[in-house]
Amino acid sequence: MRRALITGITGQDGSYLVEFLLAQGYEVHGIKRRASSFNTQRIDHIYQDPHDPQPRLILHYGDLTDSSNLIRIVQQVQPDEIYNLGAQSHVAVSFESPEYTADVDALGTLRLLEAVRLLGLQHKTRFYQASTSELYGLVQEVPQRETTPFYPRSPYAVAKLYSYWITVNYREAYGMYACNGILFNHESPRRGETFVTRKITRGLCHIAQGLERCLYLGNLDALRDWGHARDYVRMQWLMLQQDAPEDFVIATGQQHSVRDFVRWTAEELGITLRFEGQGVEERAVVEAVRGEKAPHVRPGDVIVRVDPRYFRPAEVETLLGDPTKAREKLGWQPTITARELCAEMVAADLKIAQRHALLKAHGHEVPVSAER
Ligand code: NDP
Ligand code: GDR
Repeated sequence: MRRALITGITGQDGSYLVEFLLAQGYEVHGIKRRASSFNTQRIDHIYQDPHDPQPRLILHYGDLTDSSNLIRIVQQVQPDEIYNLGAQSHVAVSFESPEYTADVDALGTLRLLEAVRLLGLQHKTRFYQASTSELYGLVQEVPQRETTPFYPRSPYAVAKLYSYWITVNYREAYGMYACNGILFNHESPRRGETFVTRKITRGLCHIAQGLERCLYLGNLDALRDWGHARDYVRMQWLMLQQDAPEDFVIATGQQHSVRDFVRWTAEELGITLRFEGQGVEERAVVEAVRGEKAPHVRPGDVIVRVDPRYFRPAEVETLLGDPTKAREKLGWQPTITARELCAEMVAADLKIAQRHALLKAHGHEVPVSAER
């Protein structure tokens, strides 16, 4: 049985990847961080009791900032494949915690590669690095492909640039099978609540159900190439199954604005929106409401406003990927469009909001997060 080790197994991608690898017959080991409350919600549905005779999903406490712990886990697991998905993955937060972001997102990758090398596993263990379209930052070419020069625009992207090159370096220096997936934005109902797509679907569902009044966003003009996480983890695995290691761009080749995503989400809820004003004064006003999904919304309501707090010190205005190499060499194609992705996310968030609205109607407290 092949054995995989996933860092970031409790995150969005980790949760889809572990489902995929278990279905392929792998024994999967994951590194989870110690937290003061449960942090395995995304993988609880596939949890396997360690008392089972032969569990195929095994979790280890660990952290990418702790090399002794990484060495111990890699030694114990002797993985055939490592997927390094663990990261402080929020671009805006990286401006607030730049050093920590560098420690985890740059040096964390080095620590893991070194663990493989020091343990003499460099010819056994294949290594996947979660690289990112943020490397292109201030874009030098449209669309962006594997050969497009990088120009990172945040502490997150700069840290990921180190990881990109150290992965290439270990491949060239030590003959490791190590590759970078340069993934463009990918989302799902399991997306973290503070990334823009999920913030929009969750926020507007809350408003539709009377749990909030207005959603505050930053740059509505930002353009992104959004795909579905389930499509993208399949590609992470495919990259490790080739004869020789290579780096690949994974994207849909389609681009949309944050404003488009707001409009689609509203449409899914039966709400027609009109955008008024410019810059920080821009707002989304309800024109009409049909159907049953948004009983608390009326024409004339302002349900989205711009809050400069969500602007970034340096913004990545536009990203558009060219997945030709992945299509031609790996036969990979995305199967879910951004519009379909949005519909799936709204359906999932509406169910949660409806449940919370019901609790509230019966006098129960509804959980409100302090995080935005
Ligand atoms: P998430 O933020 O959902 O998940 C990140 C994971 O990393 C979580 O499991 C988190 O643990 C873990 N983690 C954070 N800090 C540490 C640490 N110090 N040590 C060990 N683990 C840590 O990200 P995604 O699933 O969306 O992304 C996966 C990877 O792909 C990330 O590296 C991200 O930067 C990269 N990426 C993502 C893209 C996207 O659009 N989603 C696009 C391109 C790249 P916990 O649950 O405890 O917080
Ligand atoms: P990104 O994703 O920075 O591309 O990084 P995010 O969803 O955070 O932002 C996308 C764009 O939307 C704009 N935006 C807002 N973003 C957030 N989070 N909150 C807001 O209120 C808001 N309003 C507008 C942003 O300015 C930005 O332009 C994601 C992460 O998953 C990274 O880990 C990954 O590497 C890249 O995608 C590819």
